[in-house]
Amino acid sequence: MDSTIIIAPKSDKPSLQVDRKNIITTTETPAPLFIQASVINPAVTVSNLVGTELYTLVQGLPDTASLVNSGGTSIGTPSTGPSAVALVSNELQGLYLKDHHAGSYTLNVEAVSDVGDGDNQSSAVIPLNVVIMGKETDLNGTPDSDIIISDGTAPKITAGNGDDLVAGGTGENRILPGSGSNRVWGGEYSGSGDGHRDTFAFEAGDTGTTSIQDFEPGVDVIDLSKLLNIDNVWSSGDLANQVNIDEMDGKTRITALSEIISLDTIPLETLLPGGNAMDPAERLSSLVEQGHLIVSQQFGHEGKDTLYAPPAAELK
Ligand SMILES: [Ca+2]
Ligand SMILES: [Ca+2]
Ligand SMILES: [Ca+2]
Repeated sequence: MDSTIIIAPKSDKPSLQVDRKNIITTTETPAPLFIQASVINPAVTVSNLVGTELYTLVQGLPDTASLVNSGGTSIGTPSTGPSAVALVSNELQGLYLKDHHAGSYTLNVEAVSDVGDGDNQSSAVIPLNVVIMGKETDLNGTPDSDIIISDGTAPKITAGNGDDLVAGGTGENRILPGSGSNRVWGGEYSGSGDGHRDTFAFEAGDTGTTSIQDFEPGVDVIDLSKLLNIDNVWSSGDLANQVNIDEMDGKTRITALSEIISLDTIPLETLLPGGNAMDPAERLSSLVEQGHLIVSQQFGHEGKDTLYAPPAAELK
Protein backbone atom coordinates (compact mmCIF):
# COMPACT_ATOMS: atom_id res chain seq x y z
CA MET A 1 0.00 0.00 0.00
CA ASP A 2 1.40 3.41 -0.93
CA SER A 3 1.64 5.97 1.79
CA THR A 4 2.39 9.66 1.65
CA ILE A 5 4.76 11.11 4.20
CA ILE A 6 4.48 14.82 4.76
CA ILE A 7 7.55 16.29 6.36
CA ALA A 8 6.64 19.46 8.19
CA PRO A 9 9.50 21.84 8.94
CA LYS A 10 10.62 21.73 12.54
CA SER A 11 12.65 24.19 14.57
CA ASP A 12 16.23 23.14 15.29
CA LYS A 13 18.49 24.55 17.95
CA PRO A 14 20.34 27.49 16.34
CA SER A 15 23.91 28.49 17.08
CA LEU A 16 24.96 32.02 17.91
CA GLN A 17 28.32 33.75 17.93
CA VAL A 18 28.92 37.24 19.32
CA ASP A 19 32.43 38.54 18.70
CA ARG A 20 33.89 40.42 21.67
CA LYS A 21 32.18 41.04 24.99
CA ASN A 22 32.07 44.83 25.30
CA ILE A 23 31.21 47.82 23.14
CA ILE A 24 32.67 51.15 24.21
CA THR A 25 31.79 54.12 22.04
CA THR A 26 31.02 57.81 21.91
CA THR A 27 27.50 59.24 21.62
CA GLU A 28 26.15 59.36 18.04
CA THR A 29 28.97 57.11 16.83
CA PRO A 30 27.97 53.85 15.09
CA ALA A 31 29.84 50.88 16.57
CA PRO A 32 29.93 47.65 14.56
CA LEU A 33 28.43 44.52 16.13
CA PHE A 34 29.72 41.17 14.98
CA ILE A 35 26.85 38.73 15.49
CA GLN A 36 26.46 35.49 13.55
CA ALA A 37 23.57 33.05 13.82
CA SER A 38 22.97 29.82 11.98
CA VAL A 39 20.62 26.84 11.96
CA ILE A 40 20.50 23.64 9.94
CA ASN A 41 18.39 23.96 6.77
CA PRO A 42 16.50 27.12 7.69
CA ALA A 43 12.98 27.31 6.20
CA VAL A 44 12.91 30.50 4.15
CA THR A 45 9.17 31.10 4.18
CA VAL A 46 7.51 30.81 7.54
CA SER A 47 4.50 32.44 9.13
CA ASN A 48 6.09 34.22 12.06
CA LEU A 49 7.32 37.65 13.14
CA VAL A 50 9.89 38.05 10.37
CA GLY A 51 8.71 35.53 7.73
CA THR A 52 11.80 33.34 7.90
CA GLU A 53 12.80 30.58 10.32
CA LEU A 54 16.00 32.00 11.78
CA TYR A 55 16.21 35.34 13.52
CA THR A 56 18.22 36.94 16.28
CA LEU A 57 16.63 38.83 19.17
CA VAL A 58 18.44 41.75 20.76
CA GLN A 59 16.93 42.64 24.14
CA GLY A 60 17.74 45.56 26.41
CA LEU A 61 18.09 48.28 23.78
CA PRO A 62 17.25 51.64 25.42
CA ASP A 63 14.92 54.13 23.70
CA THR A 64 17.92 56.38 22.96
CA ALA A 65 19.70 53.67 20.94
CA SER A 66 19.04 52.05 17.61
CA LEU A 67 20.39 49.24 15.49
CA VAL A 68 21.37 50.63 12.12
CA ASN A 69 22.93 49.46 8.86
CA SER A 70 26.09 50.88 7.31
CA GLY A 71 24.02 53.68 5.79
CA GLY A 72 22.70 54.68 9.21
CA THR A 73 19.14 53.45 8.60
CA SER A 74 17.33 51.71 11.47
CA ILE A 75 16.85 48.00 10.87
CA GLY A 76 15.13 45.09 12.58
CA THR A 77 11.56 44.20 13.46
CA PRO A 78 10.20 45.18 16.90
CA SER A 79 9.06 42.19 18.89
CA THR A 80 6.91 42.11 22.01
CA GLY A 81 7.08 39.38 24.63
CA PRO A 82 9.99 39.59 25.09
CA SER A 83 10.49 43.21 24.13
CA ALA A 84 13.29 43.03 21.59
CA VAL A 85 14.41 43.81 18.08
CA ALA A 86 14.40 40.80 15.73
CA LEU A 87 17.07 40.70 13.03
CA VAL A 88 17.18 38.33 10.07
CA SER A 89 20.48 37.01 8.74
CA ASN A 90 21.16 39.70 6.15
CA GLU A 91 20.50 42.39 8.77
CA LEU A 92 23.33 40.93 10.90
CA GLN A 93 25.79 41.76 8.11
CA GLY A 94 27.00 45.32 8.58
CA LEU A 95 25.09 45.83 11.82
CA TYR A 96 25.87 48.84 14.01
CA LEU A 97 24.69 50.15 17.36
CA LYS A 98 24.20 53.89 17.68
CA ASP A 99 23.11 55.74 20.82
CA HIS A 100 22.65 59.45 21.38
CA HIS A 101 22.86 59.30 25.16
CA ALA A 102 25.75 58.46 27.46
CA GLY A 103 25.13 55.49 29.72
CA SER A 104 25.80 51.81 30.16
CA TYR A 105 23.65 48.72 29.76
CA THR A 106 23.72 45.10 28.70
CA LEU A 107 22.19 43.80 25.49
CA ASN A 108 21.07 40.18 25.57
CA VAL A 109 21.44 38.43 22.24
CA GLU A 110 19.65 35.19 21.38
CA ALA A 111 19.17 33.29 18.12
CA VAL A 112 15.72 31.76 17.57
CA SER A 113 14.58 29.03 15.20
CA ASP A 114 10.84 29.49 14.69
CA VAL A 115 8.94 27.58 12.01
CA GLY A 116 5.66 29.02 13.26
CA ASP A 117 4.37 25.90 15.02
CA GLY A 118 4.81 27.29 18.54
CA ASP A 119 7.74 24.98 19.29
CA ASN A 120 10.64 27.43 18.99
CA GLN A 121 14.24 26.50 19.71
CA SER A 122 16.64 29.10 21.07
CA SER A 123 20.38 29.41 21.44
CA ALA A 124 22.00 30.35 24.72
CA VAL A 125 21.62 34.05 25.54
CA ILE A 126 24.89 35.95 25.09
CA PRO A 127 25.29 39.26 26.96
CA LEU A 128 26.98 42.20 25.29
CA ASN A 129 27.99 45.05 27.58
CA VAL A 130 27.67 48.57 26.20
CA VAL A 131 29.25 51.78 27.51
CA ILE A 132 28.39 55.06 25.74
CA MET A 133 30.64 57.97 26.65
CA GLY A 134 30.28 61.68 25.99
CA LYS A 135 32.46 63.52 23.50
CA GLU A 136 36.03 64.61 24.24
CA THR A 137 36.35 61.92 26.90
CA ASP A 138 38.98 59.19 27.12
CA LEU A 139 37.69 55.72 26.25
CA ASN A 140 38.79 52.79 28.38
CA GLY A 141 38.44 49.14 27.41
CA THR A 142 38.29 46.18 29.73
CA PRO A 143 40.73 43.30 30.35
CA ASP A 144 38.44 41.31 28.02
CA SER A 145 37.80 41.66 24.28
CA ASP A 146 36.33 45.02 23.31
CA ILE A 147 35.06 47.00 20.37
CA ILE A 148 36.08 50.61 21.04
CA ILE A 149 34.91 53.24 18.56
CA SER A 150 35.56 56.95 19.02
CA ASP A 151 34.15 59.77 16.91
CA GLY A 152 37.66 61.25 16.84
CA THR A 153 37.19 63.38 19.96
CA ALA A 154 38.57 60.90 22.52
CA PRO A 155 42.06 62.17 23.39
CA LYS A 156 43.20 58.78 24.65
CA ILE A 157 41.88 55.27 24.01
CA THR A 158 43.15 52.46 26.21
CA ALA A 159 42.07 49.00 25.08
CA GLY A 160 43.71 46.88 27.80
CA ASN A 161 44.19 43.13 27.50
CA GLY A 162 42.03 40.97 25.27
CA ASP A 163 41.57 40.86 21.51
CA ASP A 164 40.37 44.37 20.83
CA LEU A 165 39.05 46.23 17.82
CA VAL A 166 39.72 49.96 18.08
CA ALA A 167 38.93 52.90 15.81
CA GLY A 168 39.97 56.41 16.82
CA GLY A 169 37.79 58.26 14.34
CA THR A 170 38.50 61.53 12.55
CA GLY A 171 40.69 63.51 14.93
CA GLU A 172 44.00 63.22 16.72
CA ASN A 173 43.96 60.21 19.04
CA ARG A 174 46.45 58.48 21.28
CA ILE A 175 45.65 54.78 21.06
CA LEU A 176 47.03 52.13 23.45
CA PRO A 177 46.05 48.74 21.98
CA GLY A 178 47.47 46.73 24.92
CA SER A 179 48.25 43.01 24.91
CA GLY A 180 46.30 40.58 22.75
CA SER A 181 45.46 40.24 19.10
CA ASN A 182 44.24 43.71 18.13
CA ARG A 183 42.90 45.35 14.98
CA VAL A 184 43.24 49.10 15.05
CA TRP A 185 42.30 52.09 12.91
CA GLY A 186 43.61 55.56 13.73
CA GLY A 187 40.72 57.00 11.75
CA GLU A 188 37.24 55.62 11.14
CA TYR A 189 36.45 51.93 11.42
CA SER A 190 37.10 50.23 8.02
CA GLY A 191 38.37 53.54 6.61
CA SER A 192 41.76 54.31 5.09
CA GLY A 193 43.08 57.09 7.33
CA ASP A 194 41.82 60.40 8.65
CA GLY A 195 44.70 62.81 7.90
CA HIS A 196 45.18 63.37 11.64
CA ARG A 197 48.24 62.54 13.66
CA ASP A 198 47.30 59.43 15.61
CA THR A 199 49.82 57.95 18.00
CA PHE A 200 49.82 54.18 18.52
CA ALA A 201 51.50 53.74 21.88
CA PHE A 202 52.70 50.54 23.51
CA GLU A 203 53.33 49.95 27.20
CA ALA A 204 55.80 47.93 29.23
CA GLY A 205 54.87 44.24 29.04
CA ASP A 206 52.61 44.51 26.00
CA THR A 207 52.64 41.23 24.13
CA GLY A 208 50.73 40.01 21.10
CA THR A 209 49.94 41.34 17.66
CA THR A 210 48.51 44.70 16.72
CA SER A 211 47.44 45.15 13.10
CA ILE A 212 47.11 48.81 12.17
CA GLN A 213 44.66 49.03 9.28
CA ASP A 214 45.18 52.64 8.18
CA PHE A 215 48.68 53.79 9.16
CA GLU A 216 49.47 57.09 7.45
CA PRO A 217 53.21 57.52 6.81
CA GLY A 218 54.33 61.04 7.65
CA VAL A 219 51.17 61.63 9.70
CA ASP A 220 50.76 58.85 12.28
CA VAL A 221 53.35 57.78 14.84
CA ILE A 222 54.26 54.59 16.68
CA ASP A 223 55.47 55.21 20.21
CA LEU A 224 57.52 52.39 21.76
CA SER A 225 59.09 54.50 24.51
CA LYS A 226 57.11 52.98 27.43
CA LEU A 227 57.48 49.48 26.01
CA LEU A 228 61.27 49.73 25.66
CA ASN A 229 61.86 51.91 28.72
CA ILE A 230 65.29 53.04 27.55
CA ASP A 231 67.15 54.81 30.35
CA ASN A 232 70.25 55.90 28.50
CA VAL A 233 71.43 57.37 25.23
CA TRP A 234 70.75 54.60 22.76
CA SER A 235 72.51 53.33 19.69
CA SER A 236 70.55 51.93 16.79
CA GLY A 237 72.96 48.96 16.65
CA ASP A 238 72.09 47.88 20.19
CA LEU A 239 68.42 48.76 19.86
CA ALA A 240 68.14 46.67 16.69
CA ASN A 241 68.51 43.64 18.98
CA GLN A 242 65.18 44.59 20.59
CA VAL A 243 63.32 46.17 17.69
CA ASN A 244 63.31 44.56 14.27
CA ILE A 245 61.72 46.14 11.22
CA ASP A 246 60.99 44.00 8.19
CA GLU A 247 58.19 43.13 5.81
CA MET A 248 55.80 40.17 5.87
CA ASP A 249 53.31 39.52 3.04
CA GLY A 250 53.73 43.08 1.78
CA LYS A 251 53.11 44.59 5.23
CA THR A 252 55.67 46.48 7.28
CA ARG A 253 56.27 44.53 10.47
CA ILE A 254 57.81 46.00 13.61
CA THR A 255 58.76 43.44 16.22
CA ALA A 256 59.49 45.12 19.54
CA LEU A 257 60.32 42.68 22.35
CA SER A 258 57.17 40.46 22.52
CA GLU A 259 54.90 42.80 20.56
CA ILE A 260 54.41 42.53 16.80
CA ILE A 261 53.03 45.59 15.06
CA SER A 262 51.86 45.11 11.50
CA LEU A 263 51.13 48.04 9.21
CA ASP A 264 48.64 46.09 7.12
CA THR A 265 48.36 48.55 4.25
CA ILE A 266 51.97 49.79 4.11
CA PRO A 267 54.87 47.92 2.44
CA LEU A 268 58.31 48.72 3.88
CA GLU A 269 59.36 50.66 0.77
CA THR A 270 56.33 52.94 1.18
CA LEU A 271 57.09 53.65 4.82
CA LEU A 272 60.81 53.92 4.23
CA PRO A 273 61.93 54.38 0.61
CA GLY A 274 65.19 52.45 0.15
CA GLY A 275 64.40 50.47 3.32
CA ASN A 276 64.67 47.06 1.65
CA ALA A 277 68.39 47.65 1.09
CA MET A 278 69.06 48.88 4.63
CA ASP A 279 70.29 46.77 7.51
CA PRO A 280 68.07 46.56 10.63
CA ALA A 281 69.92 49.31 12.51
CA GLU A 282 69.67 51.68 9.53
CA ARG A 283 65.91 51.05 9.21
CA LEU A 284 65.42 51.77 12.89
CA SER A 285 67.58 54.85 12.84
CA SER A 286 65.86 56.25 9.73
CA LEU A 287 62.32 55.69 11.05
CA VAL A 288 63.19 57.45 14.31
CA GLU A 289 64.86 60.36 12.50
CA GLN A 290 61.86 60.74 10.17
CA GLY A 291 59.50 60.83 13.14
CA HIS A 292 57.54 57.65 12.32
CA LEU A 293 58.81 55.89 15.39
CA ILE A 294 59.48 57.07 18.94
CA VAL A 295 61.73 54.81 20.97
CA SER A 296 62.63 57.10 23.86
CA GLN A 297 61.00 60.27 25.21
CA GLN A 298 63.99 61.28 27.27
CA PHE A 299 67.20 60.23 25.66
CA GLY A 300 68.89 60.96 22.39
CA HIS A 301 70.03 58.63 19.72
CA GLU A 302 73.72 57.85 19.38
CA GLY A 303 73.93 57.01 15.73
CA LYS A 304 76.96 55.61 13.96
CA ASP A 305 78.40 59.05 13.35
CA THR A 306 76.05 61.43 15.08
CA LEU A 307 75.07 62.05 18.66
CA TYR A 308 71.54 63.38 19.02
CA ALA A 309 71.49 65.36 22.24
CA PRO A 310 68.27 65.39 24.25
CA PRO A 311 66.35 68.69 24.33
CA ALA A 312 67.89 71.29 26.67
CA ALA A 313 65.08 71.02 29.20
CA GLU A 314 66.05 67.42 29.82
CA LEU A 315 69.75 68.18 30.37
CA LYS A 316 69.51 68.54 34.12
CA1 LIG B 1 40.40 44.92 26.10
CA1 LIG C 1 42.20 59.56 14.51
CA1 LIG D 1 45.55 59.07 11.35
